[in-house]
Amino acid sequence: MAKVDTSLPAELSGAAAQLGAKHANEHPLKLYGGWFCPFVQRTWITLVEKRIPHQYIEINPYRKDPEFLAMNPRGLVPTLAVPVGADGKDQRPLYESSIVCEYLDEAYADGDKYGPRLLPGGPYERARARLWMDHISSKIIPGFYKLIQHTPEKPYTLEQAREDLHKNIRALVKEMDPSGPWFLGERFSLVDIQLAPWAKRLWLIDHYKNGGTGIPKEGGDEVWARWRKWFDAIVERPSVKETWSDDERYVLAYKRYADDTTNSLVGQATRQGEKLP
Ligand SMILES: N[C@@H](CCC(=O)N[C@@H](CS)C(=O)NCC(=O)O)C(=O)O
Repeated sequence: MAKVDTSLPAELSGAAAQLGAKHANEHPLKLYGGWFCPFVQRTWITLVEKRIPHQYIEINPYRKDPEFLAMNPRGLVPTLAVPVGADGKDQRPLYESSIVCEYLDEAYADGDKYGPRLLPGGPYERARARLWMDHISSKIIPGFYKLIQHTPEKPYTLEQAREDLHKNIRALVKEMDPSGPWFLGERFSLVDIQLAPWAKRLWLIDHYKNGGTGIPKEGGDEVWARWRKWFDAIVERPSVKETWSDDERYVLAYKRYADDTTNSLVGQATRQGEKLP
């Protein structure tokens, strides 16, 4: 069996530790997560934005404990335990971050009790939001890993990986409401949440790779200016900051990606040029 990444710090830190402490009590809606995981952060941001009562449980998904695999045979976090039945005492599992986020938005739709809906109401606008959520997951995120996992032995250059990431980010930005700050303008949505965790991790590419992301920090054309408006807003969004552990923990966690020695399923898929799990 491939050597697994089980040596990471086992607990939340920083702002995320404070949030986790507020959600440590037993609750029928449970999020099983890992502090380092951007897919988990998507789900946690959604819970915070919607003000949904829940319990956060930190686990290490690389261990593949039998109880965890019984809930999620894919062995990935986030995994959600969802209360079912009248008394909510029984639970059923749900997984895949995009699906979990949409579920939470629908299941906790009452605007008097929970935060606002995170997808537009009209069928066309909702489908268009999903189209760009898919673009983020199928194009931008694989590009993030391709760049951070670049090593001199790769069949592509660092510059090619950077250009690929730029092209796919720019395609998204051109679809953003021009006034902003969010993808849909004034309205924060699942499209913003879909990319937020990787936007928050872009500095790790600057930290580890020669020339960094290459995204202009100032100047450039109007597309990059619109990107910065979104980026500056997303990294300051309270739900994004509250679900973030200490910076140095991520430096530690992403070293295995930067050296391309990680055995995470995401890392392996990137190495083999396959679709992400
Ligand atoms: N497609 C999944 C991906 C989740 C994922 O890859 N999670 C990682 C942690 S960031 C994981 O659990 N990895 C366990 C492993 O690679 O064995 C989702 O969107 O939820």
